[in-house]
Amino acid sequence: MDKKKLLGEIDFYLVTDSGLSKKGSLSDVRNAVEAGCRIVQYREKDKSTKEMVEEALLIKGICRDKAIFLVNDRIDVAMAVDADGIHIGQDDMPIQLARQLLGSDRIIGLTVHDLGEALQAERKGADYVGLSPIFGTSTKKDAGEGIGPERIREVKDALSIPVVTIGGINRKNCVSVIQGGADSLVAISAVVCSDDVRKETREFIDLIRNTKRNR
Ligand code: TZP
Ligand code: MG
Repeated sequence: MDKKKLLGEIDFYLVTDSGLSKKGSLSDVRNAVEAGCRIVQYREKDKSTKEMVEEALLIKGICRDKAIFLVNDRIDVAMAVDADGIHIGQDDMPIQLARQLLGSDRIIGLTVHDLGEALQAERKGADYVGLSPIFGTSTKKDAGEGIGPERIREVKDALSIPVVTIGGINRKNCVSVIQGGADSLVAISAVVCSDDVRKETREFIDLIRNTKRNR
């Protein structure tokens, strides 16, 4: 299974958050993948490395050939469990070094905040960018002010890699994000805080696909 190829087909992107989740990250991943989600990022800030490795292996087992499985920040955990790749931020491991460690087959996503960072990310070998934050959010305390969905287009038009969007996205504003040019979107609280993650994911996927069809 060529996971890099699957990157061209992503729509709803699940990022785990065990602090916000009602039923836990494993349950959220299972439900989201069952609903058709094709990319999962294991983002865990509060667990030990041992716990993370154990949980990451279980998540990898759920994703198998159905969804891309990435680990946030922790390149050691990603390598230990043979994940499909990592997602890193501007202050994490420099992308060229991450690429040296992971090799060319693995996926590296990089968070960017504007067009300049996005162009640099592509030049340095990112496989996709995560443009952040589109709207204000309290899920990530230091995310900063939302840039607005109208700023997506300039990034999308300048890049040939997928543009994922994140930050304050919910079912009411997600159409504006996709119409704005995003290939994919992350909605953490809107999904993991819901009682029915599977149904919520399905509704996001349907909205994203319908909007893409009509844009
Ligand atoms: N990175 C930028 S904003 C954010 C992260 C991890 C949090 C997004 O969470 P929500 O609940 O979808 O606003
Ligand atoms: Mg980070």
